[in-house]
Amino acid sequence: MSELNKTALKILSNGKGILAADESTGTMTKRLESVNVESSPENRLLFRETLFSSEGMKNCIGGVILYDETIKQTTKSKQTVPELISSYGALPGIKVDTGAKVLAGSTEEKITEGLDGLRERLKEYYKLGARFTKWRGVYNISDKYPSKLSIHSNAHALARYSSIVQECKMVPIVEPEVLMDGNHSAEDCFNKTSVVLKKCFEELDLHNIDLTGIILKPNMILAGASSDQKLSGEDVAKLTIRCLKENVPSEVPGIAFLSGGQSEVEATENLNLINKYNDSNFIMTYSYGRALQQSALKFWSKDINNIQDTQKIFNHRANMCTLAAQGKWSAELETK
Ligand code: 5MM
Repeated sequence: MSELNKTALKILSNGKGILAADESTGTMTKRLESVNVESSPENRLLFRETLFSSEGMKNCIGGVILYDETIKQTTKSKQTVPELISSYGALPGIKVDTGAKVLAGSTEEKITEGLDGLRERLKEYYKLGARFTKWRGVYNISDKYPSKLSIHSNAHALARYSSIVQECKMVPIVEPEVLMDGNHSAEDCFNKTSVVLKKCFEELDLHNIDLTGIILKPNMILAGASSDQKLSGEDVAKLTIRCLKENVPSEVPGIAFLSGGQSEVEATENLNLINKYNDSNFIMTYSYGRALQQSALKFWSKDINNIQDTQKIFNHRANMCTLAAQGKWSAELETK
């Protein structure tokens, strides 16, 4: 078993999942301002430190994805953020892309940037404690999108990123996110996600990536957010599993879904059903941002010094997601 494979399994095994706390300052500012909290470096740290020092970290969270600002911050107890996360038994990770920018040649689409100087930044992040990384490519669905150009260029960037990350002895999270925006059907999402995944693995292969040492972070197969199509959780689970079995090589140890705008309970219920029906060898768990943080953030914003009660809310969400990652969640547990 390679070291990278061990790292990936340490993050994903036993129902553990990933806390995606890697919002760039722009995104975090939107999140904080939506609940009327000033977006200062101190407040961004206070909220994140509150989550990272919750009891729920111990049994539920295998890895935390950080943003450049956070990985360099020091907590109240004078530990660095990576030290705090490690003391709760989780691995620190880091988002290394520099964001999705306009794709020249198809200007309504995006290409993720950040390859220049990546090797040097990775060496610094490794010294700061990071053991895994994240890069997100984004794809829109419409009658003409995602274009071949976006599918090809984002897959190429994800593979170039992955090879430099593995060279630096860290596990790359490969995140090709087919967005939920639009009125497309679940079948459309299935077909377009299939093409995107197929191309990503073609490029990963070309770049000699050790597939046992990556984590895939995909979207679930859902109908577009403004579509009228009513899909049951069972349909979501079955379509998602089929899409992954058909397009992801079996060497990949695990899949950690993004929540992509689903509500907290919806993302939990769908993950639970995916695990109930999972007949593949992939570990199927979560790498949620909004679906782990939303309620905690809302509560915390009312009194940013009420650490304990905010942590209770986060602990509950983390426990629910970890039960779902084992197919043991039920709706009644949400209210207990
Ligand atoms: C945590 O949010 C990340 C977005 O960061 P940017 O500020 O660069 O947009 C995002 O990549 C996130 O890690 C994944 O999309 C998963 O988050 P959700 O909220 O979709 O579960």
